Amino acid sequence: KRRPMTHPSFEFTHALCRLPATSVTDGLRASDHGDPDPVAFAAEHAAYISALRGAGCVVNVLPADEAFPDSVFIEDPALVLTGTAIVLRPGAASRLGEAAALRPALLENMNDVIDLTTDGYVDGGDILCTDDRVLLGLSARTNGQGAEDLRSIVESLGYTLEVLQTPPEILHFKTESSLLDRQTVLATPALAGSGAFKGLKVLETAIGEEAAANAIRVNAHVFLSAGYPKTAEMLDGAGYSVRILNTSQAALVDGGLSCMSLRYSR
Ligand code: CIR
Repeated sequence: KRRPMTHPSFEFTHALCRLPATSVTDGLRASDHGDPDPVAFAAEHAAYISALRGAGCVVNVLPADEAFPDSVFIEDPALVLTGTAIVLRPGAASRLGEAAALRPALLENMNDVIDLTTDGYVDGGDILCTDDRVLLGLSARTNGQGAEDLRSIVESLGYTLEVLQTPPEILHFKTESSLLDRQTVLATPALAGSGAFKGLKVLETAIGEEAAANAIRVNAHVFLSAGYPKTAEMLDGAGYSVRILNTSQAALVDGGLSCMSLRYSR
């Protein structure tokens, strides 16, 4: 067995992103608040990439893949642990093919590539990693068979897998949670109260600001979506260096900050 990474799980040298397709207007969404505007989405995405670079990541940007409207959400078809990419099986029918489409770029950019071996489903948005634990939320996109398939791979890389439940009505486990540092997560009060984060300290999003929970810690900074001032102030008060990014276009198709990059070290 390999050992888990010795550096904190929020320190990244690299990130892999995919440009939003103009077909993102056909992206999946739980409720319709209008289509994203491809031009505005591209600008929002460019600012996101700049922020990753500003935080110290080398960002490789893949071309848009028009065949897959949701392919800008590159976190869902793969998980990267210790520089090894695990090709996942996204649970939405229109997104399953994103995994095979991403595989060549993973082979090029990662140290190693491992595939799930059964026909279970796992979306990367349901996975929160700490230094030595992989927390996986079962959801409409991630099932028990996917979880068990992932378990053997994750354990072979020196991590433990904990299978939890994503609250009903919530797209992904990480829609409601994110890692802030080695022992702290940011989560909605509902997910915090579910007992998912044993052994970790939990900071809760402010009431009415639940959508702020999909943040990302990247090296020195915590990226937070714009529009959640109380949560931003709370994080600032707790000593985090908060960077605010606009995610209004991504939000129209249920996307947020974590989904738009695969962050890793090599
Ligand atoms: C979907 O429903 O799959 C996309 N429209 C949004 C995916 C967001 N990904 C994530 O939260 N990890």
